[in-house]
Amino acid sequence: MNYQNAQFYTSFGRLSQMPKSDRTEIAFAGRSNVGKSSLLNKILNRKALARVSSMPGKTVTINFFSLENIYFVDLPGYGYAKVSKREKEKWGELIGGYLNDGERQLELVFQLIDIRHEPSKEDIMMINFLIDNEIPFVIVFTKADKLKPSKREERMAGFANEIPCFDQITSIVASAQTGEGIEDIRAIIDEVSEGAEIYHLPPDANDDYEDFYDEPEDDEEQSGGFSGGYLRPNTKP
Ligand SMILES: Nc1nc2c(ncn2[C@@H]2O[C@H](COP(=O)(O)OP(=O)(O)O)[C@@H](O)[C@H]2O)c(=O)[nH]1
Ligand SMILES: [Mg+2]
Repeated sequence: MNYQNAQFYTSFGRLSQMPKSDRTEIAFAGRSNVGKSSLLNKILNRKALARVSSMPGKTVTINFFSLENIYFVDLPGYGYAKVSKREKEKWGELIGGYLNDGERQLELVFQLIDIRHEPSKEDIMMINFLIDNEIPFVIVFTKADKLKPSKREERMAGFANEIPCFDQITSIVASAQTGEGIEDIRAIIDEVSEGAEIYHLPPDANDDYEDFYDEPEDDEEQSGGFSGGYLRPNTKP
């Protein structure tokens, strides 16, 4: 793909405004502040196509950018504590409605995780959701420039235990600052835009997922809005 020609396509905050799917979509998911907008801008060679915000979690919208035969979908971040219950519900409805829309040609999700920290409960829920719903995905560890090599090794060893099915998941270490990993991400986008189906996990990949997931109490305060209902991972029969 020619990564010079990306354009803003549309933005919506309600499912009723969600555009009909007429292209392959590649979505970007992750916590607020994980570096989603920065990464998208870097991949798409634009300084401020996806806005980089110092006020995470402010607006709950899904933004589409178009490039050749692909829509890049910037999903609203989760895990930002200072949002109202209403906003969290809205987040759950919107992101859940998008991901559960069987009509869409969602061919890949880049799931972003800050390389410096253990994945949050919401990150793990998100990954379980992707696995259980057989949505192909790749994990991108962001902000790699912020870690020394020894710390990086340490975190990568940690992720192998913290992330379900880690040995079956493709992951990329990236930095929007140094550009590390960006060409690898573009190579994956190119493959997917050409119709390759290589990032699917087998349907039974997550059979041992209970080891990784604590069922939340119904009244437990969720920090990320997964309480909206849609994104609760499937419980095993
Ligand atoms: N050092 C460093 N900072 C980054 C990187 N990516 C994002 N940031 C910073 O992290 C903050 C949040 O980034 P943003 O892209 O808005 O995150 P989003 O909320 O996930 O879209 C901003 O201050 C960015 O400048 C990175 O790769 N390296
Ligand atoms: Mg952003």
